[in-house]
Amino acid sequence: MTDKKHKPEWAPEQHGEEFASSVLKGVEGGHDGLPGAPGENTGSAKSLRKRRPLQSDDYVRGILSRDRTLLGRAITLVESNAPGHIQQAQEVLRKLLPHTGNSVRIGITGVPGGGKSSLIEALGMYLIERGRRVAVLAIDPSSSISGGSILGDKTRMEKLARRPESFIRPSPSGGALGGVARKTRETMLICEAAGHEVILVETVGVGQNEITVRSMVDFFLLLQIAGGGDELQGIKKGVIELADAIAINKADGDNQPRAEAARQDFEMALHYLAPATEGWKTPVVTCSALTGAGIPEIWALIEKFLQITADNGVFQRRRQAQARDWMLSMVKERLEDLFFRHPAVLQILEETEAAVMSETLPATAAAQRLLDAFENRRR
Ligand SMILES: Nc1nc2c(ncn2[C@@H]2O[C@H](COP(=O)(O)OP(=O)(O)OP(=O)(O)O)[C@@H](O)[C@H]2O)c(=O)[nH]1
Ligand SMILES: [Mg+2]
Repeated sequence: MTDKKHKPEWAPEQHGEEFASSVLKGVEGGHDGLPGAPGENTGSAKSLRKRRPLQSDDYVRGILSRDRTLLGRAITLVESNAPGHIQQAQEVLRKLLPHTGNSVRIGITGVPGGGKSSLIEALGMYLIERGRRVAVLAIDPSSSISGGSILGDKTRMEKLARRPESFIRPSPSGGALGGVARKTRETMLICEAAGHEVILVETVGVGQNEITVRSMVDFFLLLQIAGGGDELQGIKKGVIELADAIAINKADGDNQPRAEAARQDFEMALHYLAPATEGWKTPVVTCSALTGAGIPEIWALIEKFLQITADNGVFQRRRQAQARDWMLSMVKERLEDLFFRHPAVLQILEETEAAVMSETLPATAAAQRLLDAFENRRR
């Protein structure tokens, strides 16, 4: 064996065929378990884990035994867009599936800087002190561009990040919300298999983020802060309707009376809206991630919610519907992708668009023309 058979230092941890010049053809998987290059392998489990490509069972065993390194690598695998990795990730997920689902999935949204990460740190520490294991994930497609909020989150969750009972993963980088959402859902399953009983998903309240997070969690918490004037201004009514609880954060120091006033405003507004979850009245509370005030109360109301929704079957039904909807949305996404990449469609797309815009072809007929091009060529 020569050094050439091994992953070079500069290669990403989960590389694909693009590094084939350094990997002998057919090596992937087949050489699993062989020692590293002469003189390199110290024989320790750690060095083996680092050097060789992992089999799906290695991932599964590692995750189930709560090995943090393998947990991180499995998530990297799930986040990879290389076809080989997608396939292996699915194999790992299939094997993990019986060990998933035994968690509470909580989504937290709110205005930028409202204190979501600080609240997650406070709530996470509170839960760890009570013997729970916590995973923190983030959905923020925009952060992959700025990178700013990842840094922010890490410093905001310093205490939590140091605890072995917690696992924090920033938003997967790159791509549209759909891709980020898939990766986060699958990361959630992996964390569950690794024994994390509470999954906290942070998202900043912009665009479609909230709807996406709502579709993957059991409980959705909207974090607000007391503003200068009308508290309800600028908040989309739709987001309030998604929430299972509203918490007015930063209710500390001089800000306390204003937070309480905001709480009452939200409570009033909720009178006129349908609750997000059948059989549950959306509460509005105040809290401070800084002092910890109100954090135990937030957890208590989440527990009450879980009890009620377990008893009336809403919890189970929501999870089932979420899994089905997720599957269907992936089918739709893939079909759309196939359609807009299809050569026969591409060939006439521009002229068909122009014909519709200049009103020489009705939109319905134009759509039919494109669909015919797609279907005929596929037969
Ligand atoms: N006084 C006070 N400040 C707080 C509280 N919670 C958070 N902050 C501060 O508010 C700022 C933003 O907090 P973050 O936790 O990063 O807020 P975030 O909502 O996660 O922010 P983004 O992820 O950037 O949208 C920080 O300076 C915090 O220290 C609180 O309860 N009281
Ligand atoms: Mg944050």
